[in-house]
Amino acid sequence: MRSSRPARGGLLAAALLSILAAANAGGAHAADHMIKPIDAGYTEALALNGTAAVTSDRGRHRRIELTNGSFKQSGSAWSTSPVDLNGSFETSFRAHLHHGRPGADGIAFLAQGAGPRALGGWGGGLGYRGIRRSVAVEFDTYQNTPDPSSNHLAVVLGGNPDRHAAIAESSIPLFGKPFQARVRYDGGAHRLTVFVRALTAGSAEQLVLDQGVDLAARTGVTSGWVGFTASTGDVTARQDVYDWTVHAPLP
Ligand SMILES: [Ca+2]
Repeated sequence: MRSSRPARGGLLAAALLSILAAANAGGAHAADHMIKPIDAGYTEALALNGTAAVTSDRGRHRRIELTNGSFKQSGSAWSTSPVDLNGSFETSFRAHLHHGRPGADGIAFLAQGAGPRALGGWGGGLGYRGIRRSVAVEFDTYQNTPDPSSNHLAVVLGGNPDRHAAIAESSIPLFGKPFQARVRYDGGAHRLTVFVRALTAGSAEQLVLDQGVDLAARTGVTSGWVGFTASTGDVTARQDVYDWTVHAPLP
């Protein structure tokens, strides 16, 4: 496994990504910024750790490749632009978890206070095990002992994937076909909601998780990092995230 290489990843990502300072004509979201990695020419930076890399799919789509299909991998990718975790934000992304039969272990979206080098354990650790100052939303494709199935979502606190604060079967297959996810955090109500949608014609978005959690309290920071982790173990997969956006107040 490669060692952590955030500096190189950050430089690479800086060339690809950027902040769109929202010059919103209506003014209602003038304080928001959008982090739009890839595809649009913006220059926000990503911190990449472990096996995470930015790749292109036959020259078309640029993706954050969190794991590349080898054994016992873990990777993480964080926006180097922090997000106000006392405020509300919304993020959406598409993911494609593939190249296994069926494949493991899945990915997670995190808000965390450990910093842009944060990287957790492989296998059932989903790349976030051990990142204690974190709240994870996992998209888990492999049934470990504490898991209800090989196709579930969960909210996990404290970097411990063996304990789920909230858990739900996914309404769509997480493995094999690309899907879209949307995570909303209401900083006033301390409420996290997670939606998924299959990327097939006519598919409707479905609410999967709705959980009370205080992100600032759980991460120990008011301005934290958001991004993704993923892992493989003795079973593997390629696990890609693309079209990632974050709408958040500037810290
Ligand atoms: Ca699992």
